[in-house]
Amino acid sequence: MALHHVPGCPFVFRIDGIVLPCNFCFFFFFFLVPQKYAYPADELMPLSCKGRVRGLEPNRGDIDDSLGKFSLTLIDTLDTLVVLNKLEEFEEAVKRVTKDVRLDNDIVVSVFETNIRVLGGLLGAHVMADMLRGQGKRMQWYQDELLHMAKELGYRLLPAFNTTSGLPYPRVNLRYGVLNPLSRTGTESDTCTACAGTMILEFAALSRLSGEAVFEEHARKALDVLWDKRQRGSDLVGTVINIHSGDWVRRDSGVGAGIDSYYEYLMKAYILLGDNVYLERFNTHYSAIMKYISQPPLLLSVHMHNPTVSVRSWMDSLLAFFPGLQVLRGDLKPAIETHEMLYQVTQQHKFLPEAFTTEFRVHWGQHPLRPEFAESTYFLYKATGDPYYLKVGQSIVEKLNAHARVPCGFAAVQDVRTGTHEDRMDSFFLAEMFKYLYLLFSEKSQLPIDIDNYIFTTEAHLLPVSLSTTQSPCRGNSTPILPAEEDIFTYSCPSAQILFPNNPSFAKTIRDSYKYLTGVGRAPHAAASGGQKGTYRVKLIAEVSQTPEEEEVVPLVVQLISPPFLGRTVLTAGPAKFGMDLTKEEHGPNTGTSGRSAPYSACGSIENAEELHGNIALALRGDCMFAAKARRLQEAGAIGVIFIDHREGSSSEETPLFQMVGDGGSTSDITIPLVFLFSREGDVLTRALEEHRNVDVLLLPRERQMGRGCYSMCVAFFRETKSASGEQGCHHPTVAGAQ
Ligand code: DMJ
Repeated sequence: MALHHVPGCPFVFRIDGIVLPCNFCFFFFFFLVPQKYAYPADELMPLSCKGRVRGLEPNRGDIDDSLGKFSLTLIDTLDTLVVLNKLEEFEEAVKRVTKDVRLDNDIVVSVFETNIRVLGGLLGAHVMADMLRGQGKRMQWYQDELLHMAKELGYRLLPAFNTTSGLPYPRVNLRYGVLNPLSRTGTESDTCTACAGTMILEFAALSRLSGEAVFEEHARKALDVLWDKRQRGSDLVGTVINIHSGDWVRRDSGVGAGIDSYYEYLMKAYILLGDNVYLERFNTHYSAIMKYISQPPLLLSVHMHNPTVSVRSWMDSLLAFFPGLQVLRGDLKPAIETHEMLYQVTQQHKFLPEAFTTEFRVHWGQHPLRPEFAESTYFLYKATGDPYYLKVGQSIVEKLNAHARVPCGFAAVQDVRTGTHEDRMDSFFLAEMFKYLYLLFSEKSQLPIDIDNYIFTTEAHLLPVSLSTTQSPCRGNSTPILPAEEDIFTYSCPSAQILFPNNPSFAKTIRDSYKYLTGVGRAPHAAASGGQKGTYRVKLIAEVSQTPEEEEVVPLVVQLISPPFLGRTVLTAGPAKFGMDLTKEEHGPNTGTSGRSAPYSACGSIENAEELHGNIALALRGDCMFAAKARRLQEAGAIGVIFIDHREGSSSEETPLFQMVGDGGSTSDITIPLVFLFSREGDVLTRALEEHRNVDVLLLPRERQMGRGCYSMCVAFFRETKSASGEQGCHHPTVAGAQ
């Protein structure tokens, strides 16, 4: 493998064939632009080539709550300068900030945004300044000015926590706090979960660096409240909570907008602070997310009290951070799957739209240059070393240059469908997007810091993991912990070697199962094959999960009835919306001897039709539609099909059942019964087949599964009926079970 230096660029490419346009170098140029056109304003207006000053521009509502007249973009970008090795520029910028920035403006700001962008920015920059000072060459004049500013800002945010519950108000007046008559805030009763639950990294770092416990105590208390208010049945949280009563105001639960960084901060608080309480909580939530919300490649939103009900048919772009968090958790497979889906959405629409449907259509077309997808790409590259993720990064850079770059910076996209621009460049573009892309393409040895010694806050500010060994100024947490389901990564670090032994191309193998989700990149003839013209894009995803909100999935079972199982082995199965309706009494349980189809996917012509004739066929999910498989197997003479999930390790205990749906056309020709087993249940059946060659099974609704008393009678009846008349199976459980 050859390393290529690009003249004038600080980047080294790791593999042959990947050549980033040198346009990427312009990133650095544009980094200086906000200072030229906008300083000391909070943000650059890249179309007008001037600074955005709150009050001087038309009010944009909540978005403007990030702007506190404190040179937001410069503070948010300080530690990016160090990552870029622009140490002279960093030193100058720190001087500017310490000289010019005031934190006591009479202005109402968002507590969440000010914490992650400004407090986080000051702390990240202080850590860098302290490190450079310690090296003895630069920053020798520095006397912890940034830390003093951080402490001042921390005290200005603290009044927000003055509620009976301990959950913070969403806004605070930097000069007058919350309840002061001059504050013009304090009337709010709600906040978002992420808003209340994304304080601990910055506040704990501030406490540990300053020695003042009050910050960490307040952030921890807010987390305790959220944990206490989780829905005990599902272990999920809602999106909006009442800050006084702690009652949920919005009970939809996902991993994107409104909740995202709450989960992120539980995991990262454990990494930064070394406190098991956070890890235990994270693990409990994570199991719930993987059970109800993650349906790879999708991340759905569900009702926290009734989590098998999905509440909307679209996803928001903020959830794109989640694969990165899954990498930290060591759960690479779903991370790869979801990231691949997101990549395909960006290929189809150039950028991730703010919201897109589960069929990957634009729901809300805005793209404010959010960094979450680049963030996940960086973490996946770090974890897998797969050059594929460099190519993904390259495509992000190219699209930014082609569709967002304007003479005075990078402009948010108003609608990905039209490509129109907005006069807006949020500070997270330089703080996060820029940093993650730079890190993706840089060698560890080129960086002025050992990046592995730091944790990224949600705004990508760098806090040293060594803080975990700094004495906590807080009392220990006494919140009782519920035991979480454990797996090998519950308490250990992720390792691709353990996850995917002897399989260096594991990431590709996983991605290949999710190719062409959006139809982009697929050869045109492929979409047309099998008479599915023009509907391919919708259909592929339609197979994954499209259970309408109100529609209940009736659980079925596959019950193994021949000796030695005699009905004791019962596997939970999902139904299909087509084929025989097993829930109808008149069909009775459907019986047959099962055997694997060849090919196992049943996507080509069936080679073992003779063997399958009169039997129930087993077919692996993937490669073609359920309906196509069923049709082919029915033609081959199978009397039913058991589909088995191709996602290793999936099980009905962890994943809600869903209904298989047809191919968009008529499926009335398919009349045999069809059921779906997740792979763990499928393994039980295939092992049984390996050991016993023929295994008689019943396919029937769970509520009608055979009771213990009826097995031998049912089997006898089954065998008699089968040999006498060629008919298959018991006609009705009660007949077979008649005592
Ligand atoms: C950033 O400010 C942070 O990452 C935050 O947690 C949510 N997302 C924005 C950028 O999209």
